[in-house]
This record gives sequence, C-alpha cells and structure tokens, in this order.
Amino acid sequence: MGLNWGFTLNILVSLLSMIALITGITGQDGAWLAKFLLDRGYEVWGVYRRLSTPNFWRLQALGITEKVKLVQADITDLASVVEVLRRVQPDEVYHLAAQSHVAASFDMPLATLRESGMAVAVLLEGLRKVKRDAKFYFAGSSEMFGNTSFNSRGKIDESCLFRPASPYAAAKALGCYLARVYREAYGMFSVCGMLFNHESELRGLEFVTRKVSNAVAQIKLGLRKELRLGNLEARRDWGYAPEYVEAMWLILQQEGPDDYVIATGEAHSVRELAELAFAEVGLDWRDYVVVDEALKRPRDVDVLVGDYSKAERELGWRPRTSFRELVRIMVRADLDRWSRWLKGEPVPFDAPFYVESSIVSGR
Ligand code: NDP
Ligand code: GDR
Repeated sequence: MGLNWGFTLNILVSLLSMIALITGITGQDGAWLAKFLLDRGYEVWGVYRRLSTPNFWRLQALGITEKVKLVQADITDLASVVEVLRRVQPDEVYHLAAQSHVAASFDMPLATLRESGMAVAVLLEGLRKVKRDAKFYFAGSSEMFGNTSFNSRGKIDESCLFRPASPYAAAKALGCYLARVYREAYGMFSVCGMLFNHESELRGLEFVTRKVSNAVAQIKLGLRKELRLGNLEARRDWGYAPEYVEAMWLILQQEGPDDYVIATGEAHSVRELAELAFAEVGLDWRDYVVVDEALKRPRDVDVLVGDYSKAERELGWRPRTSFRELVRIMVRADLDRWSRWLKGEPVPFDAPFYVESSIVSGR
C-alpha cells in the first residue's frame, strides 16, 4: 500500500505544533493572542462561555474564527475546566478570562472576586491534576498596585507593593499570589503578567479609550452630539494590545517562571486622550465632552505608570506604538467601521448594538 504523503505530513505537523489554550478568547487580548499564536504555527484552542447572544465579532474581524478550536466552559466551574484540560492537553495555558471592568467590580464585588480571583485557583487546580507540566500565564494587572509608592525612577516595577483600590484589583492580586503559590509549592511553570492598560480597535466599548474613539467617530458622522465622561484627571499608561500579547508569549518562553511588568513607561490623562482623539477628526473636544459625576468611581487610582526595564532586559520586549499613534489607530478604525455600516456593508463590530452610558450606570 502506497504512503499518503499529505496525510503523513499533516500528522507530523500536528505532532510538532504546540497546543495553546486561551481562556477569554472572545475578549480583546484573547483574539489578538489567538492570531499571534496561529501565525507561529500553534494549535489554538479557546474557551468561550455560553451567552444568550454569541460574541465572536473580534475573531471575525481578525479572520480567524475558522482557525481556532472553540470549547465551552465557565472558568468558575471546575468540572467544565477539567473536562476542557483533559480534552485539549495544552502545552501552554493563557488564562485571560475575567470580569475585567474596574467600575463594574464596585457594582458586582462578589462575582468579580469569583471570576477574576477564585477562578485562578480553578484553573491551577485543574492543571495540577490534569497537566502539571503545562506552562500557565495569569493575566495580572497594574491595578493590583493601586496607589502604591513608586520606585526611584518615579514608576511602578515588579518590586512595588500591591495596594488594590477596587474589588477588581483585590481579585487580581489574589490571582497573582495564587500563581506564585503554585509555582513555589508544586514547582509549576506559573506566572503573573503585570500588564498596564493596553488598547486597540478591538477594545470593549466600556473602556475609556474605545468609548472615546467610538464617540468621536459617531459625532464626526453626525450620529450623536456629546460624550459623557467621568474622571478626566486620571492618568494611565496606555499601550497597543497586539504588542502586549507578544509579551505574554515571551514570558512563557523563558527558562524559568517569573513575573514581569509590561508597560510603555508614559502616562497620559483622560483629558489628553479626549483632546487628541477629537483633534484627529478636526474637532475641539471642549465642544462635546460633558463631565458626568455618575461616571466617577467610588475610588480611582490617580496615576499608573510602569517601568518595563526587566522585560526589556530579560525578554527583549519594548513598546513600539506611541500614545498618539494608538489614538489615531482607534479613531480611524471606528470612523471606518461606522462609515461602512452606514453604507449597509456587513462589518463585524459591537457598537451598533450598544446602549449609551447615560442608560448604563457606572460606565
Ligand atoms: P475583556 O473584557 O475584553 O475579555 C474578558 C474575557 O473573559 C471575555 O472573553 C469574556 O467572555 C471572558 N469571561 C469572563 N467571565 C468568564 C467566565 N465566567 N467564563 C468564561 N469566560 C469568561 O478583557 P481583555 O481582553 O481586555 O483583558 C484580558 C485579561 O487581561 C483580563 O483578565 C483583564 O482583567 C486583564 N488585563 C487587561 C488589561 C487591558 O488593558 N486590556 C490590562 C491588565 C490586565 P465574554 O466575551 O463571554 O464576556
Ligand atoms: P481601567 O480602564 O479602569 O484602567 O481598567 P478604563 O478604561 O475603564 O478606565 C481608565 C481611566 O479612565 C477613567 N474614566 C473613565 N473610564 C471609563 N471606563 N468610562 C468613563 O466614562 C471614564 N471617564 C474617566 C477611569 O476612572 C480610569 O481612571 C483597564 C481594564 O482593562 C482592566 O481589566 C485592567 O486591569 C486595567 O485597565 C489595567
């Protein structure tokens, strides 16, 4: 019987390719990471949860819906997580799923603690029992540092203390501690990425950068008249998401497990964000932005700015997209999507189905 070379090659490729499992594949980072790993020849599995309305627009926008393998689970449900781990047998697990909105965590503290904190134990216990040698990445956050004291360069690095200022931040700090506990207690390759804000054209509409870029596009096209915002003075370290998922991968390619700050090292205020975004389409932000006290959080962190020296030294990672470029990418993407949508073209994006922040409290 002759050898079927195509079939044999397929088997060889699948034997050689690494298997990655991404929780939160329908979110911003999950989609970018899936694309990044597919481009590197990974077999990519993604965990999604059952929703009454399917939410695959980001995978569609990146053209990878047919390339990833989707499995259903809820990260708070150990039985479903173990089932997925048994089936997928991943080499690398990127645990990105969470209730990721800081303001919403004040409205839903218990659900946030369960999904963004306790669920990390669900994943780690599942892995310890099913695939202990898999590498595990936990999506920690700059929010864990809260209003911490800065290092001698006036920034936040890996040695700064956690001082969480929201239920979300407290949950992420728990997750980060758990990642370290499993590393030290069981020798697992388990790490906590301390990523500062990263944005893109795939960002959720509830986050301030995308809220602004979407509103600017709508105002420019005459679809709305104003943009309501909360704290204009908050300063954040905003980078471009596709570069940050690359850092996640690099962290798992190191010889040993360790935690890293990933940031741009520059902070900008929400006011500057609005100014730049409106200027991008030739408008003056002061004519459209309304400050709404209801959009201010019970407690906010004044400034978060990261020191990525360790990542640069050990991972060879550094940010490439400036704040100005980031704002331009986002505003242009929303302008393009709304323009096409108005012409009746099919565009995979979320904004036409969203309700205004004046209706949804706290966003
Ligand atoms: P998103 O909010 O865009 O995505 C969150 C993902 O988690 C979605 O896919 C969501 O699914 C999924 N999810 C939430 N709850 C569950 C659940 N119970 N079971 C299964 N899936 C669930 O977040 P980002 O992509 O922006 O961020 C990724 C991770 O990184 C998050 O953990 C976030 O907290 C963290 N992080 C993000 C930063 C950023 O600037 N983007 C910075 C630092 C940390 P669904 O689509 O169904 O809602
Ligand atoms: P953040 O992002 O809380 O940093 O969490 P968000 O974009 O929600 O807020 C950034 C800053 O902008 C201020 N702000 C507003 N925020 C929102 N969402 N809506 C508004 O109208 C508004 N007006 C002012 C906020 O008060 C805040 O100071 C993000 C998430 O991705 C987390 O999951 C992640 O861990 C952190 O970044 C790092």
